Amino acid sequence: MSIKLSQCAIALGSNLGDSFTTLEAALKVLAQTPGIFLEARSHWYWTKAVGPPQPDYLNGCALLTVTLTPHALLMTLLQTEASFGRVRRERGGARTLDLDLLLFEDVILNAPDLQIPHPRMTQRAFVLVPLAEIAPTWVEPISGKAIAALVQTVDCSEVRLV
Ligand code: PH2
Ligand code: MG
Ligand code: MG
Repeated sequence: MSIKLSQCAIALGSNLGDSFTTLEAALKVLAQTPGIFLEARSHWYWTKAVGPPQPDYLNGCALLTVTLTPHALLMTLLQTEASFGRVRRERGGARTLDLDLLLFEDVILNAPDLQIPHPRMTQRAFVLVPLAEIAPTWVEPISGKAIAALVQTVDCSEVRLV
């Protein structure tokens, strides 16, 4: 029996505490997690918060190869968030660490606790700009458009390279 490897893309964000240190440490934790291989990472960007008023975010994206199922990867991402002191308060509010599963192969999944692709990724410059650095030709399976094309459809004026 062979082990199935899946390519996936995640978004990382932080706007509480020492965001740079948190995001770098989170990438290290993920890279050291059994079943997860870190293939590529974007630069970090300062981005204006979308949603309730709150501090600017530091955002970036990474490409992973995993031996995990989408749900097992989600559980690992949520556990990693919790291990960095994430407390869930208001929806869309400030957080020490946010790890979002964006894409998993060309899977379309609508489970109660997990939607893939991430339902808001095609509208979010803070996701598309870093993702376009590392996965420009990946086709988002709902829109059928490549990340490089999607990033041209959003306002990127409030996404600044660190
Ligand atoms: N995440 C949110 C809500 N708003 N805004 C920016 N700029 N970056 C984020 O990562 C972000 C946000 C909820 O996950
Ligand atoms: Mg998020
Ligand atoms: Mg999240």
